[in-house]
Amino acid sequence: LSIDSLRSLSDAHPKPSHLRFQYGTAGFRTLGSTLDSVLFRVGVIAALRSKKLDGLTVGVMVTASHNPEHDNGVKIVDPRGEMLEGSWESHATTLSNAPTTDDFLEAVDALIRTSKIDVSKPARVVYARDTRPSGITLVAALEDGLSALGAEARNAGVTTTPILHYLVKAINTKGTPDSYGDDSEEGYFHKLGTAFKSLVGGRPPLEPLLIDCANGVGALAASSLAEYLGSSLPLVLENTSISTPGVLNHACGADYVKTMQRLPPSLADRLKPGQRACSLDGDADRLMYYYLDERGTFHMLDGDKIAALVAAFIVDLVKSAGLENDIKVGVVQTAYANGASTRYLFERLPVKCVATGVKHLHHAAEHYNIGVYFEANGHGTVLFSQSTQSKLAQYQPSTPAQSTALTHLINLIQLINQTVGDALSDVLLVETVLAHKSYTGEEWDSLYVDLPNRLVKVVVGDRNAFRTENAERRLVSPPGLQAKIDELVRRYDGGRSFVRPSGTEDVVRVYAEAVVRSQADGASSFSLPAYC
Ligand code: NG1
Ligand code: ZN
Repeated sequence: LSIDSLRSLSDAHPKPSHLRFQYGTAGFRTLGSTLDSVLFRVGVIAALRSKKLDGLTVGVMVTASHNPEHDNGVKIVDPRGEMLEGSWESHATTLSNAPTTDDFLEAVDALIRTSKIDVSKPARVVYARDTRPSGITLVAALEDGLSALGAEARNAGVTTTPILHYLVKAINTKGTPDSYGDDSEEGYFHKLGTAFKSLVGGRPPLEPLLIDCANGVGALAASSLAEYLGSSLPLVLENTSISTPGVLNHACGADYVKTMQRLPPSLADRLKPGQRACSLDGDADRLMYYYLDERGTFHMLDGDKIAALVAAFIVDLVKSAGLENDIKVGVVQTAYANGASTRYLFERLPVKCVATGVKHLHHAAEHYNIGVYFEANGHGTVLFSQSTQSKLAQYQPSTPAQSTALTHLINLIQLINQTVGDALSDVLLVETVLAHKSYTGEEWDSLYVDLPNRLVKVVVGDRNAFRTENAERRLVSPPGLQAKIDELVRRYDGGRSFVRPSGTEDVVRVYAEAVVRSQADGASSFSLPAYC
């Protein structure tokens, strides 16, 4: 480790003195123009993380997902393709806030000593960025951090967050019996495309699916995917302007659809009644489906509807394969899941509620043999435990029907990106179920009827004054506020409401649902006490 080169490179990426950074649920995320020092330091941290793990490859993704174009961010991916381990999130926060180069070098030294990192070990890092213009210089800063530690760096270019996660896992399992697939984008598309074609083979051709690419990196990935899918699933791509300034996530994309609960205006004269359509977010890890009915009314099929569709399908397959006593399927949701979806799922399989944030959902899903998790906003996936995968590989079916169900389950393991929520893999998963069930969007939608709901942001003096318990469903502070919420909720039929501080924005979020639309609106518009 050359301290001199680390010092001079660090001097070239000074920390802005007035800013404090935090590695939150989505990594570092803020205005792109303020992140230069953070990216340099993340390069150093990612290299140290790899050294700590004996040179296994660590990933770095530069993206601000569904946030506005001027934002950017960065997150580190652990070798199994999963989110960075919790304790290292705090190391990242500490290192990113060291005021001067001397402080930074001292913090690096402390991390090496306390985490017992052997700096002579190799460091390997693969990185990528989304289409944000600020990503170009941020990646250059990241590369400086990596080269300061002599890391072996692989540039995966401009790609989606889930593809970067796939690459990390594929690189680390290369040449092993657990190989996740070829460690290239082609390997990813080939894996998904092949599994999809096996799953829908021999069925009537699917009607074209319209995909709103949010004018982001999903446009590139979806167009590659379309080639691999060929006629098995015709894709019509919309909002694909990745080089027009200002249009990323603007009045389009999964977050727009979920928060506005309406069709992106740009699709108004594109979408025919009854046609299936969906929106990706800016880094293609979230997915929202929707359709217009005969009267042109918009109907949204969000992450909860995807969870209901997929979980029920997998439960049926496990049963048809004759494995219902050996393989337990469960679902994980957050408090934002629509109450009607929770009821629908709970009648069929175990459901667990956890705190917001992908890592909580992911870890809870790992406790099931097959764990389905989706956030209402459309981020989610399905995890098959290692023992379940071996069980399926060795199982001897005793009837043709069992054999067919088994083959489908094995293909699903290939189809689903188990490292993280993946909008494109989830598209193929949804389309598989719709094809098998011969469901239209409308039939899927009728699995259950969403309770009307509202989600609003409230700017407060100090969001850290809001502390929660019971998977964020109740407030323990500020004192007295939960009692007020309880009292209000009691006034509404089937009412439910909760307040929690956001982990990604400086606001608190207020969620309310009720049986009647106007009541859900009423419950979300109560005013917070003055001292908040
Ligand atoms: P916060 O800001 O903590 O509510 C938001 C989303 C999460 C998750 C993270 C990470 C809602 C209500 N919250 O978290 O589900 O996606 O961003 O991007 O959608
Ligand atoms: Zn995203």
